[in-house]
Formats: sequence, C-alpha cells, structure tokens
Amino acid sequence: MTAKATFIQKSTEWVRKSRSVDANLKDYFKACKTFRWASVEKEFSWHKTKKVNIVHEIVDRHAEGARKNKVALYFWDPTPSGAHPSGRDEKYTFLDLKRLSSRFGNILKKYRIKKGDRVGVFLPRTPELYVSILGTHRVGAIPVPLFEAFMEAAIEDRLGNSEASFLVTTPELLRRVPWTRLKSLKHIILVQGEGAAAAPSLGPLSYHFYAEEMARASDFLEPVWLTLDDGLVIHYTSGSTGKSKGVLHRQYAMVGHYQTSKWSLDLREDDVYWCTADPGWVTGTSYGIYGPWSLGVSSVVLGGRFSADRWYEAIQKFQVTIWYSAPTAFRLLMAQGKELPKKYNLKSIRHICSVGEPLNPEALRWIRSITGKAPHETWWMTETGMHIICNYPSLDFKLGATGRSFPGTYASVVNDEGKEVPPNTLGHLVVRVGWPSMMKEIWKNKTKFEEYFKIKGWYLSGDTAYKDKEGFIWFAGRADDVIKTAGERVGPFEVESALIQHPAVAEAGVIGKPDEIRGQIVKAFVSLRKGYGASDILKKEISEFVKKNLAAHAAPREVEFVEKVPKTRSGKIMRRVLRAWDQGLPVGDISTMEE
Ligand code: 6R9
Repeated sequence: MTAKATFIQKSTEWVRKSRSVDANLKDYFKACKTFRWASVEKEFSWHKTKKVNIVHEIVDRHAEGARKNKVALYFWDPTPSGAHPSGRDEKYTFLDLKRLSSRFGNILKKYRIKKGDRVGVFLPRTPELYVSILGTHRVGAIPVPLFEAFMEAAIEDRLGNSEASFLVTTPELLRRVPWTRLKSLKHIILVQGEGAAAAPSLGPLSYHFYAEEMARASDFLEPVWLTLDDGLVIHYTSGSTGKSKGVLHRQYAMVGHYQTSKWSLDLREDDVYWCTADPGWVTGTSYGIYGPWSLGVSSVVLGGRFSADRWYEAIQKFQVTIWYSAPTAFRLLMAQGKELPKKYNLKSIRHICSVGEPLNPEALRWIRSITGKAPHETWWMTETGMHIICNYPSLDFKLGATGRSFPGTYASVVNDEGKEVPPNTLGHLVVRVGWPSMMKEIWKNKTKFEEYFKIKGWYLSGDTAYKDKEGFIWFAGRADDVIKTAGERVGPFEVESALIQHPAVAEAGVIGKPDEIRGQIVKAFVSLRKGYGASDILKKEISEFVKKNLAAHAAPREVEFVEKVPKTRSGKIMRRVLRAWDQGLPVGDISTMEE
C-alpha cells in the first residue's frame, strides 16, 4: 500500500485539558487496563431478570422508576404546516413514551407483526418516528429506518431486501414507495401530514391512519421478551460495489451504546443532549435513541431543514449541554459567519462530539471560538454500531487526530498481510473482533459479511490510517471508492446504476471530489449516447434524474461529459483515473485499461 496525499495535515498542536476537568471517564489509561465489558452488563435489568428487550431498558424501566416524569424527548419544529400551523414544540416524558410505544406496539400486534419481522419506518424527523421505532421494539420486530430524502429506487432496494411486511410513512412520502413491486409489504400506517385528506388507492394493501389507530389502542403492552442475540435494527449502508447492504445489529449492542455514551459523549443525569443526526443514519439510533435513553438522559430532536439560526436557537432554547454533530454541519455554521452566533447564548454547552468524516482543524477552532469547547472526534461505522476511536473529555489530544481506541476495544493499522505496521506508516484501519455492538450479519448476504473479516482476528474497516508515536490514530481516507458527502455514505455503483437509466447516458463513472463544506461531493463522468449533445441543461437534467430516482444527497453536484469512461479490460470502471482527471494529475499506470 502506498501513502496517498490526504487533506488532513499532521499537526503538533494540542488541545489541552485542565487537570480539574470533571468527566465520567477520569483515567483513560487505567480504564484501558482494567475495564471489562461484563461489568457493564450489570447496569441492565436483564442481567437479573433474564428478560431482554431494548425498549424496557431505554423506556420502561425509567417510566417505572424515579425518571417517570423526566422529559425524555424535547421536540421542536417551528416550521408551520397544515396540521401544525404554528409549528410544533412538544415534550414527552419516559412515561409518555412508554404509553405511546405501547399503543404503537398494539397496532403492530393487531396486524400480526411478530418477533423478527421487519418494519419500515419512512418518516420525517418527528415524535411519531421515535414512537414507531420504540413500538416496533416492543413487539420484538426489527425497525428499518429510512431517510426522508430517499426516492423510489432507494426505497425499493431497502424494503425489498429486508422484506418488510409493515411500513409507517406519510401520505406525501408514500408517493415514493413503489408498493406494487414490494411483494412482502402487507400493511401501511399513514401518519397524517399535509394532503392526507385523499385516501390513497393501494390495491391489495391494507392501510390505516396513525392518529385513529393510536386513539383506539391500549396504553399497555408488555414487551416481547427476546434473547441478547435477537435482532435490534437494520441500517442500510453503501459499499463500493453493488447495492446497499443491510447491517443487522443485535440486542446486546445496547451494552456498547450505554458505555460509549457514558465515557465518550460524557452523558450524565442532568444533561440536555442534542444529537443532530436522523435515525435513518446509525448515529441517529445508536446515539439518538439507544445510548442516551439507556442512561435516562433528556434528548432534543429538531425537525425541519437545516438552518444556522435555528440550530443556535435550539442550543439556547433547550440549554443544550452535550452536542453531537458532524463536520459538515460545523462547516455550514462556519460559512454563516461570526455575527450570527453572537445573537445567542451558547454557554450551556459542556461537551461537543463530532462524527461521520474527519473534522478539519479550522472547523474545530471555529466551533471552539463560538462555544468555548472543542469538538471531540468519534470514529465508528454503521457496522461497528458504536464508537471505536475517540478523543475523550479528560484527555489531551492532538488537533486533527482521530483519537485512541475506546477502553475494551483495540483499533490498529495493518498491512496487506494483516501485520501491524510501525508508527507513521499508512495501512488498513482494523479493529480486533469482539466488541459488544459489532454487527450480527449483513442481511441475506453472508459473502459480504465475511469480506469484513478476511484478515483473521480483525474487522477490516475499509479506511486507511496511521498511528503516531504517541498512539493516536489518524484517519487518512477510504481504501475503497465509497464517497462520504456531508457525512453520508454513498456508493458510486448505486449512483452509476441510476445514471445509466437516463436515456442520454451511455456510461457513467462516479467519484468523490474534495469539497470545502461537504468533505466530498459526488462527481459523475458521463459518456453520451449517439444523438445526444453535451449541454449545461443536460447536466442539470441528469443530476435531477438521480435526485428523483435515488436520493437528493446521492445526486451528482458535478457532471462532466467524456468521450469514454475509462475501464479495465475486465470492464471495471477505473475510478483512480477519473480522480486523476478531476484533479488534473497524471493518470499513472494504465496498462490494464481497455483500448
Ligand atoms: C458513524 C458513521 C463510516 C465511515 C468510516 C469513515 C467515516 C466516520 C469518522 C470518519 C474520519 C471520523 N468516518 N467517523 N472519518 N473521522 N471521526 O459515520 O457511519 O455512515 O457507516 O460511515 O465514515 O470513513 O468508515 P457510516
């Protein structure tokens, strides 16, 4: 493996912590020696009762104890809508969530959804989304959360592959659900939004309205008791080849969510925590639902679109103490300038974490300048289910470094033969197998699952990295062609497949192009079919086409027309050549390229 240039600069600047800093994890190095995951199991009711269901651990046990009337969820969406002309500003206690998720569970039960069945949750970020996920857990079924931005092809892939038999959505989003092609789908619950008046015609499918069904359902439903190995959630995520993969987690993952939320997010009883991620992304479940609520912490959820004003206002309004967000969001806030944050009081913040892509030192410094706190990196993946490499509140760190292995895990850097490499050598970022939140399987794809473990004893992340002499791991890039745009994983193959469905496109090759705000943007190289002429209008049309058919975030922000898409003799698109073209660099060895 050869060292590649990356946009992370090796720095020697430190973020120093004062000795008096109060943190849940006081002595990182001691914890690395003494900490055992088994000790965390005692924090859960199932340790004594042997009755397992995550909804009991994150909702019911609080609702039945001292946290009964504590606010679990603060929901705010000031955007006016048909059903909510003055927006929404709501609070839900743990007891409320127990009752509501029991009602939803009773609806699922009525329609014979049972343990292990998959329930698609395709909703905007609203309290109903959280209630649906919790209710799904209550009956032991497996939620498949889907981003609101997904279009037909993405929905078809995910609901088709997971064979979901039940779907919760809104009348508006339903228009993008190709239900005639989803043979397993039996029932749809419509959460009324705007334009719900017209009852849709859904052929043989049964559909029902959320509000009506919830009003009729009982407030009580004992969770279906499971084993620690039973399914928890499926998150679809992109790889470099083929369709998206369904990453299935197990109930036992809660052990990892709990401890990382405690030590890395530093969550405490009186915190007000804001995770800005949508549950369509693993961050929005592991750390938007499971982790914080396993600790009984109050969470803020903000609905609607991104707006810098509203984000600052949310921090002030809820007196947010712990903020978990992503570099793209920090950069977007940064782009809005210094004057805006001065209008708000951001002093409540005690700790900030960042995830999804490398945090540039400028973004870190900027967030520190407006809040007084430096964002701390957390590196992990849909597949790891929980934080693996982090910077910790009580530990000094080097600006730009990804961090150190979470106590009880061991991340390292190896060469192609699986041998750990000396300091400052680039290699594959790997994790020693056996942490609590590791995925259980790739849904219906054993081969893909096994690919992660082809180096014996290690989980192969697909990232490249190096470790420095002090033991910090530095993320360098992806070893494969996966694109991270605004923190979201996009597989080039999925975008290429969408592109070639456009009548003008003969061939397409897709890469991630470095971008100041988004980290990377999706760039497509396209060759046209005979009879089509290159034009800016066509570029726009092609990009819109992907937006409409796949998802907005996957649509190419840049389209470049080429005579021919470079391919190997065996027909593989040479993205390396595309990247060189894009950067105006020499293309290197192209001896395997087709004539
Ligand atoms: C949680 C999540 C995983 C990929 C991962 C890596 C990138 C995540 C990062 C980071 C640098 C960090 N990534 N955190 N890169 N620094 N702190 O992001 O899951 O969407 O599956 O993506 O994201 O490339 O391999 P997921």
